[in-house]
Amino acid sequence: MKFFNVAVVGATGAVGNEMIKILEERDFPVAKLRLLASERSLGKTLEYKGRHLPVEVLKEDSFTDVQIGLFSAGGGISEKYAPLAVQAGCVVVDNTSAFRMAPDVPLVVPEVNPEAIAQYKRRGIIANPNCSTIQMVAALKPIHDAVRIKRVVVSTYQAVSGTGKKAIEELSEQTRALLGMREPVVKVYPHRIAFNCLPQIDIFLDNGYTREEMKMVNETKKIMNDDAIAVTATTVRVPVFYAHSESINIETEKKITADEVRELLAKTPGLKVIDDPKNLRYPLAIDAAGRDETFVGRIREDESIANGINMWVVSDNLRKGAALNAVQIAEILVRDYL
Ligand code: 25A
Ligand code: L14
Repeated sequence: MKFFNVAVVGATGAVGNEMIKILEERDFPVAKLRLLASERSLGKTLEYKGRHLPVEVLKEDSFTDVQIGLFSAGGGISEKYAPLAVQAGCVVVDNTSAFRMAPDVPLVVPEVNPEAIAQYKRRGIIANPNCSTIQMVAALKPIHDAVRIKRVVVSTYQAVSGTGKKAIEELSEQTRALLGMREPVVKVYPHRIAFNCLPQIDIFLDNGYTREEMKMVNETKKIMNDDAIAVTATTVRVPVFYAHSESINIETEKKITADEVRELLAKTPGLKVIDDPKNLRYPLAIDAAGRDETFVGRIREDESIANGINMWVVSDNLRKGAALNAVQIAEILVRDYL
């Protein structure tokens, strides 16, 4: 078996932490693990397989003798350092939005379009999609293959961990403040997130949608390799720590019943159907947190149109939505290409 030197860029962040855990859990063939972050993290150590590894400052020459780079330190960092890493001989799996829509960079969800990974040779970079997009396309793909999806209307209920550690702290602190009759401090989001819902994720664009909403539209077409799928999204931040939930409505070309959808999704790897309303069983963020599967429930026919389905899809945004998906891509890379 071959082993690889792996670098995690943004190792001290919410996603980076999860990447280190998942490399260990899945026993990825790591020869040497290099943990990179900004000067702020200098002096920190992180645990991997029982050993405390030092965090190093990301530099231009950080990638000599590294074969795989897992990046999650923001788009600007990836734009600058991913090409340098590639020049040094590294293949980059990038979690940020920097390269997702570049035509010569594959955008991959292993259960949906693993064949696209072969395209990594063009620039040495594979992009990991946006977390809300990953769990949605995971649930849509089998249905699309069966009856062709014409249109998707999605509303998201997104956890604060997507924003990183500062936001996790902000939700805790605001909650504590409000319960203790103190004034909550608002820093990370434009408004209070505790006991509230914010219909804004990322910045607003000229068309009145947020960037997160347009990521869901554009990335879905690229991953499903079908520009004809119409997607419209409303993305909402809710006071939940881990796991994004989504209400998804689809219109299909051919008729499919709720039972057929349940059966189809139940046999799809990576998905788990929890759909037992009689016993009040459906996917919940608190149950999905820390898990690898994408959970689907509340599957029912949309009675307002001829061929429509509604469903509720929940997944851990730091795992399948980011770190797990990236490590799964790297697993296929080492198995089939390196
Ligand atoms: O641009 P994008 O694509 O939109 O991505 C923006 C952010 O989204 C997260 C990730 O945040 C990223 O920074 N993210 C990316 N992809 C994601 C996905 N698929 C995703 N979230 C969910 N799903 P994060 O908090 O997870 O990670 C930040 C990491 O990046 C490191 N980093 C930042 N600047 C860097 C850098 N590394 C190298 N060079 C730079 N210039 C960062 O390391 C962290 O590991 P750090 O050393 O800067 O941070 C250590 C601690 O400091 C806190 N902190 C962060 N910023 C500040 C800060 N403290 C004070 N002031 C700050 N300005 C962090 O909380 C961290 O714990
Ligand atoms: O595009 O929930 O990967 O804040 C990941 C985190 C977008 C925002 C991305 C969130 C970001 C998202």
